[in-house]
Amino acid sequence: MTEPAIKYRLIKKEKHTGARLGEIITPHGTFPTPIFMPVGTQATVKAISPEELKAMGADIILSNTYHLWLRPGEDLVEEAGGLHKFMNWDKGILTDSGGFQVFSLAQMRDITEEGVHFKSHLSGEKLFLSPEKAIGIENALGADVMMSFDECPPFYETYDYIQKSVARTSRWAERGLKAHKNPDTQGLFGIVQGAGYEDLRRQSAQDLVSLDFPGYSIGGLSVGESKDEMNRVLDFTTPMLPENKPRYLMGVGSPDALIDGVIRGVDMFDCVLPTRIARNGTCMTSQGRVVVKNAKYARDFGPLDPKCDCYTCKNFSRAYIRHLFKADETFGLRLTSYHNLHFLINLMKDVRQAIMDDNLLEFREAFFEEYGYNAD
Ligand code: PRF
Ligand code: ZN
Repeated sequence: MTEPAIKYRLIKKEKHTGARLGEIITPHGTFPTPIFMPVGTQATVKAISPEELKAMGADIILSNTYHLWLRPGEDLVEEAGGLHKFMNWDKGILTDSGGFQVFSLAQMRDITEEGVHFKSHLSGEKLFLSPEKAIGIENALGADVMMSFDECPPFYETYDYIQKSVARTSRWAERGLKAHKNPDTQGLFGIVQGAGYEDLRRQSAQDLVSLDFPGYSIGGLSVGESKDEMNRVLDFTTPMLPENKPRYLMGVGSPDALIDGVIRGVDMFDCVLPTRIARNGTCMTSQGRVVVKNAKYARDFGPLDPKCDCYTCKNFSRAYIRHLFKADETFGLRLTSYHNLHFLINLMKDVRQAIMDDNLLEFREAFFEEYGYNAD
């Protein structure tokens, strides 16, 4: 075994919470944690160029095995020289395994020990994905961080079902690890499942930790359960994971969930939320959500967020952005997408500073005083 592709360095623990300041060392750079990763499902962060991502401070983005496998196909991406080269992004990339996408997008799923049979959401064609196949695709794509092929069951499934599912996800993780061809250039993470059952989360974590992955994801959350439920699960799950490895909470990206996740010891997050809501004109600002299409902004010549120094906020008004949305001009959604991503990346920068200063709880209070806790 050579040096692992992904390493984590714990720099400092916050005094009053479980928050950690650290860094992740990858073949495409070293990134500070906690970190938010913009989502680029189809080898592009929707409406945003790689140059713009760099300008806003993005260090690592997420892409999807499932989508790129279906279109354009991993062989084509490999022929182009890998995903970094194909999309002209030379910083970090993480690929999700397709496990979650199969369960959320595909129709007519049939889960067996071997893998999952399902129908393509694009063509209706019958497809099959297994741990070996998913890892093979992720190897061809060449991301710095890869995810194991897992099952993400509904949160409110029976104990009996989740127990069987967790055991299968552990067997799939082991098969994926065996199939992984590039451990010295790509780090494969295990994904802890177990829904809301503490002993099943423990079983899942123990199984995966015994396989010694370079990092661990927490899956099966933010799938419709309440925030309190998610926090309850995080409270007991992060302590089950080794201190010297990064922890990634999958699919979480509302400001409140990011801060509450960090407090519970999470290091990495991703979510389509900032870019998805941006495309219908909803912006995250220091004063809470601003729906810029609303009539009340027609003559508002101030910035989206007076506390933001992003390209959008430095140069354009709410009135102008509202006009672009009303006129169906695509520049409007580019401006809001840029701002929302900048907002979360900057929020994580502030969170890291608060960990450094040991005042994360005060930071949380002050943030929600202005933002409002129940808004996402
Ligand atoms: N597993 C995988 N990807 C995911 C999830 C999961 O459980 C989630 C759950 N929020 C988002 N993305 N492989
Ligand atoms: Zn801004």
